[in-house]
Amino acid sequence: MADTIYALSSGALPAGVAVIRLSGPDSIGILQRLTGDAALPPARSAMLRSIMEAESGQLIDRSIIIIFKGPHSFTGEDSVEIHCHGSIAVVAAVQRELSRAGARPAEAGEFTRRAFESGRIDLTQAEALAHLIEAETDAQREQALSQAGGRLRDLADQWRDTLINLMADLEADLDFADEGDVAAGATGTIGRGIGALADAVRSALATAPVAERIRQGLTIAIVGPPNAGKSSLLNALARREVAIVTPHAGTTRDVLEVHLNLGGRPAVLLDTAGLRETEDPVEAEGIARARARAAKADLVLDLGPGPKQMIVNKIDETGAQPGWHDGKLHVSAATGAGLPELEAWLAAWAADQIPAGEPPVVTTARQAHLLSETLGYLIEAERENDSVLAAESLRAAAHALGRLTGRIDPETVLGAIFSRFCIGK
Ligand SMILES: Nc1nc2c(ncn2[C@@H]2O[C@H](COP(=O)(O)OP(=O)(O)OP(=O)(O)O)[C@@H](O)[C@H]2O)c(=O)[nH]1
Ligand SMILES: [Mg+2]
Repeated sequence: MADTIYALSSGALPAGVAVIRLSGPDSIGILQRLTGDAALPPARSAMLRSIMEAESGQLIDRSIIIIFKGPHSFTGEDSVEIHCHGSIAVVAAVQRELSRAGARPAEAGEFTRRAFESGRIDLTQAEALAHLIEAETDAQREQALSQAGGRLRDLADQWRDTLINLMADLEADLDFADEGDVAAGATGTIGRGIGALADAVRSALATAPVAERIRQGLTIAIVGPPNAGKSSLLNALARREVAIVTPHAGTTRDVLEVHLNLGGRPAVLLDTAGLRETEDPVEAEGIARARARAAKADLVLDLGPGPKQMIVNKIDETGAQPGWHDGKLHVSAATGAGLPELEAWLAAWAADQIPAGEPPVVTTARQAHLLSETLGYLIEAERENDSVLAAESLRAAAHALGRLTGRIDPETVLGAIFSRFCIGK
């Protein structure tokens, strides 16, 4: 029998309320030990109960209790939520009592793992839940939410059904070819079916680069000569003093990163060492890093007073008008002039990079890898003239899809074959 596990599922203490989650076959029995003789609330009803130390009968807290009976719970098991007062002492005392009553602290991700093992969610949804919790921007939240809702799982299930049917057709071709009554000359149809499936997988895979941009954030590097005001601009856009700013040329050495929310789209803004010839080995290393990061960035903001820079800083000193003119954006990191124009321009650029609409389907490197593998086998099967080898490739494709969702089930292939053909003669 599985252990009954518990964990603090809400955030850092102290807080107004803390939620302790309990899951496993003994959840309700353990809860009863903490609430004494009081009647437990019916499933899915929130009720206030006294939580007591079982041995002394001493009151620990008055908490809201919610019971979820399996399989109608996140994990699929009997589960309990204890919404107690969010102090360090209350949470510690409740957890101590849960341990005394026979539960154990959950390991990282164990609730989600149980949800997967009980078949409540597949692997792609488990991945999405992790992303949903990490989401910092609307774009990230929407992508994670769509995936957590089972978008890729549904597609993968649908593709797997198609594959199983195609395999059944091929097997029938093989087994009954000489009997002349089943699917004679079906290879053309099967070939077209494989081609259509390959196209569907290919178009899902095409969404992966945008998903990656949404998850990691667009990278924007600020570069330019020393003292241009790069660090000042980073601080102004981040609205906090992240980077050291001094009148000394060559202040910044390491690459600094801050996360920005550009109209709901995530970005990582990089501050870099000022570019110039230098004898100083430390500064030279900083400049080498600056060049390397700028080369990989999605966008480079070239800052400075010079003629080749796209953003002109320190207009408070020159008296130039803020905003776009003469093909350049004029700003003052010191006074903030021109920064709304810069932010609007960045948001428009981000919207171009991460278009609105349906969130991407393929959201992790693991998913992209397995779908590329699936596609590879489909292409192999499509090109194969030998039915036995084609069936082998389709089996490999189905296996890769099974690994995508985390459920591999070769029995279903047999089931589909027997259910579709009248073998009884
Ligand atoms: N007047 C004025 N001074 C500015 C402005 N932006 C930055 N400065 C000043 O210019 C100097 C250099 O600013 P930093 O932000 O450190 O410049 P940097 O490009 O990061 O310099 P390095 O890290 O050395 O490459 C500091 O004294 C800032 O206060 C501005 O818009 N107006
Ligand atoms: Mg700097």
